[in-house]
Amino acid sequence: MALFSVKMRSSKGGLHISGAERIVPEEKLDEVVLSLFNRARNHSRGKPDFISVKVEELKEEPVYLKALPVYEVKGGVPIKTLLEKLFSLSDVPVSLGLRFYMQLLKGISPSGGVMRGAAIVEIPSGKRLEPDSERGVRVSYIDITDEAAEELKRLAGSRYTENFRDALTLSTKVLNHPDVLAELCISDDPDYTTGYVSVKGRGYFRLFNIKPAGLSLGGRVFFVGEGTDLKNLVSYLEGKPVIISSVSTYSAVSLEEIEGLK
Ligand code: PML
Repeated sequence: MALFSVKMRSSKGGLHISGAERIVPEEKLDEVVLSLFNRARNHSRGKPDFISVKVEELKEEPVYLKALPVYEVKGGVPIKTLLEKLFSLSDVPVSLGLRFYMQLLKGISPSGGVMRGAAIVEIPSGKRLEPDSERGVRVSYIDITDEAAEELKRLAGSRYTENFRDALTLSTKVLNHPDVLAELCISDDPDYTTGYVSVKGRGYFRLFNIKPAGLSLGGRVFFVGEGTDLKNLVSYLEGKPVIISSVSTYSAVSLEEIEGLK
């Protein structure tokens, strides 16, 4: 059965307001096109003066993946302590991980702002690999099935948000690439202060209060191993269709319990 990618983006005065995408069969096209169009028109960041909705038939079969297991950490652990713990579980040196955390908060693009896409950082050198550091690498052709999204909603309960669902979908695709070791994400939405670190072989760790409220800076960093085939990685992230078809777990863990997670 043919599948279609539907992508929406909106802006005002050239400034990005919102974006979203789906992968759906032909019979759902009308409904999904309309729902993304309405989502663009009613966004908390304002009324756009430009909306694009693009529909395109997929040229290749999607890969179906199970979402990463999700953890949130119990108690008011300071963010720096949490990041140190999570980076120490990963192949990312703690000092390098913290350095990029600070850079995201200060504005990671060469001009000191947010990048539309992600930075790609080589481990252990810390070298930036993304071809265009103003734009970054955009992860595209991703979706989650309605059934998996419903199950995620049930598991996360009051902690569920659409941002969380979309971020888990994206991060599951990213971490599925063999060269990606970890991801750090801080939303650039000034009202959304939950971010995450995903660690290869462990899961997706939600971090509440990762940044001060009101800050419009943030972004994503993908940490990759030495000798990464950049062309292959960028082509996978930007072009390979991935659908999350099932979810794993959603648990609250203590700082000490993180250590024992496999
Ligand atoms: C974004 O705005 O794109 C990032 C959203 C991060 C969601 C983190 C979470 O709630 O788990």
